[in-house]
Amino acid sequence: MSSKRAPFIVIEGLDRSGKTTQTSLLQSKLESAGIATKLMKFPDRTTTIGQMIDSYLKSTSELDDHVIHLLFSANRWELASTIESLLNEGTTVLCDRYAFSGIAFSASKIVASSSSSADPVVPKLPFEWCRAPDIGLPAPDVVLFLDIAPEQAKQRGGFGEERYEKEEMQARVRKLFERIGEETSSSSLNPSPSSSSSPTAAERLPQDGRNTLDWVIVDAGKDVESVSAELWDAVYPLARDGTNHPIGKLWA
Ligand code: FDM
Repeated sequence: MSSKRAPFIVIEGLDRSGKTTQTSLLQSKLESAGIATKLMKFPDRTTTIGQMIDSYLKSTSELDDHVIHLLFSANRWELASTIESLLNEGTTVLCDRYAFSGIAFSASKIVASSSSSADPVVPKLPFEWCRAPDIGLPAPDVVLFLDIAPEQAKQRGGFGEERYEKEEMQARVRKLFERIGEETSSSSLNPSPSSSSSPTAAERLPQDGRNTLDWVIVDAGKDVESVSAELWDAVYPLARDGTNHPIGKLWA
């Protein structure tokens, strides 16, 4: 891969979509195929900022909604140059959640009085405000979105203990992910909207060095092996061959 770099692959999805299982399966498959891979996860709870996020998610601390949103973004920025170095060294970066979760979760917070009445739902933080701090981060080459209905996700054992793991919130998060997928696919970062039935990410990449981002929707309601096979088909050619494209800047 002399003049090429490795790809940046992000996996996004709702809680209980099987994201963690699928991310580690994909990592094992890539490594078995001889592809150097670094698994990353956001929030990265090991840094000082990550520890603040961790205690907020476990409800052992309270933070203003703006503050926690900016901390999630800062947590990505503190690892941005590491991601770029890994890609340039030829290590595929496989990342469990990224800026798309940042927008979807923060923008799904609503003003309390609007949650249980017939009033219109009022977001606490505007969508564009939520997107702004992540503009310019290293852009993934492909986002694999594990899609599952919140009711089906709940049947998999219910949501856990953390702050955002509630069915109503997950339903709003899913809608926001849908919007982000549509807007990201139709933005200048990605001229060709994609779905899992389209050609693989590698096949869609244009050859002119243009900045691209593929948003691939995967039905996470299927069994583990089928989902894993679909993810593999979507990323293997890209991970095997690398890419000539410079690392993009998200939404820049
Ligand atoms: N989350 C995650 C956010 O609210 N913003 C972000 O930027 C990111 C990366 O944190 F509920 C939320 C999503 C989830 C919680 O994620 C912790 P994990 O994947 O369960 O650790």
